Amino acid sequence: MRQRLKIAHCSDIHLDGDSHGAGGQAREAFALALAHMRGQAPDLMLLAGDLFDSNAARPETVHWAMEALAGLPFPVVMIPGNHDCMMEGAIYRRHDFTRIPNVRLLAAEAGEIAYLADLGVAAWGKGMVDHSTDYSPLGGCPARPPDCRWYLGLAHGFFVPHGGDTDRSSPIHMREIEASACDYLALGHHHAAMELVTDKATAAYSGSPTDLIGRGATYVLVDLSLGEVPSVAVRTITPAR
Ligand SMILES: [Mn+2]
Repeated sequence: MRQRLKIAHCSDIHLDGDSHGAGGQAREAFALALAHMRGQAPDLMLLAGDLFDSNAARPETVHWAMEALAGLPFPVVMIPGNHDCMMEGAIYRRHDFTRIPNVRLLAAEAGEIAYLADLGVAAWGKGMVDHSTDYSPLGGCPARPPDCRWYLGLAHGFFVPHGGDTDRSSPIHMREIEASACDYLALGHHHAAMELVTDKATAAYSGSPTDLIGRGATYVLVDLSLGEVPSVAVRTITPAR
């Protein structure tokens, strides 16, 4: 097992979304983002939800995405978001992402852990079914498994800072982030990137690589090293106009 782990983290691609015309623009932007991430030679990629804009995404788009992920030279761990949640008839029920050799989809409603033994990684996430106020994206994240070097988590939902309150669906509270046993939490839902690094937390919203809100089209690059302060860097692919 290695002393360092380099993670590329993205989310909220929204393939086939109305806001991107016929979906072609999101596709091009995601292909560009994947090229950028490949250029960083990460050990793995975390995709924190909303790869698709809706569960009605066209089969042709889903096949394109499956091939794009399959073509990456590193493992991908991913969760559904609210736009591609695990409702009946969901994309991830119609299309078998588990047959992509380098992809691990964490879609169990109660949560599940993928082990990438070569990297010493355990990655936890769950498959959102209902995007509601009762749903807790980080709820039930288990204690750190004993047999991993790096414990990573993925979650998709609305950020609630300290002292804040919300009636929004799928809340993720800063206190939960700070209480997490994970070495890094890859978050999705907000299309503007947000670093959440304190003495207790190593987390970020990656922002969207297909939406120019905030700092532009972004992803996050994380470097974890044993005994060193982790590095969490938002990378801009295309700057905001
Ligand atoms: Mn979302």
